[in-house]
Amino acid sequence: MPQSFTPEKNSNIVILTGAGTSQESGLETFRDPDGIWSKVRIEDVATPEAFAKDPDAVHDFYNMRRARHRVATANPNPAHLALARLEAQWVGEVTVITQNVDLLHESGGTQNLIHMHGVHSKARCNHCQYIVEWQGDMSTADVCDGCSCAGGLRPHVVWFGETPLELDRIQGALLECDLFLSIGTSGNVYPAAGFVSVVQQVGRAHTVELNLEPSLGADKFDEGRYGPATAIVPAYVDHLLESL
Ligand code: BJW
Ligand code: ZN
Repeated sequence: MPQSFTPEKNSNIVILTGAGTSQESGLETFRDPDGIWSKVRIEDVATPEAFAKDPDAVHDFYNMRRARHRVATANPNPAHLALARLEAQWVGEVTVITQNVDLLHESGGTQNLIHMHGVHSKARCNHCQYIVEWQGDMSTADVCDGCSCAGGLRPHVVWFGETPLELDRIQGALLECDLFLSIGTSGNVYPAAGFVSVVQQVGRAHTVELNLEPSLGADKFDEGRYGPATAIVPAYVDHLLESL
């Protein structure tokens, strides 16, 4: 492990995670060569327009994903576990902002967690915005408990063109951040890909990318550590906790 920046004990750490964090728990990433977007088109499954045009096709795609995620949720990997250990032992505040719709951070023990792109395990009604836990398949025949209508329920995830969740809470964490980590994300999707620039504009945070390989925005970070998340994340957490 190379020598590197060591934050003050009571500093605030903000961690952005992406699909690469869950890859070794058996979930596909989006933009790797065999990733999800190599098999289906974003325009067909991950926009509000796609759902309006062909809700059955969108439900089929998410029913398949939800089933896989249910299995994987029992299987947090050493990267998820290391981030929970960091939160439990660090003196300052640790905030995990995940783009992932799986529940692997929760099952690994992370508590201060923001799901900015939603979760697979909930449905939301397009008619009345009612949100409900959802485990099995979803279809246009399902009736919403909030408004008693069928046809409005959709996965509680953020599609392209929709506003990510909890942006005020995210902005607050970024402005107070002393160490910013970006883990397992390709840096393709905004606003998440711009968080590193936000903390750099504030000017107080050290920024580190931890990824399989340098991402699209790797040159924006002060430091980069590259390899599988299950190896580099626990090692980096050990490095931080050794400074206590
Ligand atoms: C490993 C590993 C291992 C692999 N270990 N590493 C033009 C310019 C700028 C922006 C825009 C633009 N045109 C449109 C936009 C906005 C648009 C956008 O960003 N488009 C770009 C494509 C250009 N963004 C939006 O529409 C967002 N909303 C928005 O902007 O609202 C406006 C607004 C903003 C701010 C304030 C107010 C209003 C919404 C984006 C929604 C994204 N939704 C998805 C689907 C979620 C549901 C689902 O799961 O189906 O979210 S798309 C998909 O991408 C998913 C992910 O969360 C997201 C990011 O992907 P991620 O996590 O980075 O995965 P990959 O696969 O890309 O990368 C994995 C990385 O891991 C790779 O680097 C690997 O190397 C690495 N890796 N194995 C470590 N073992
Ligand atoms: Zn409803």
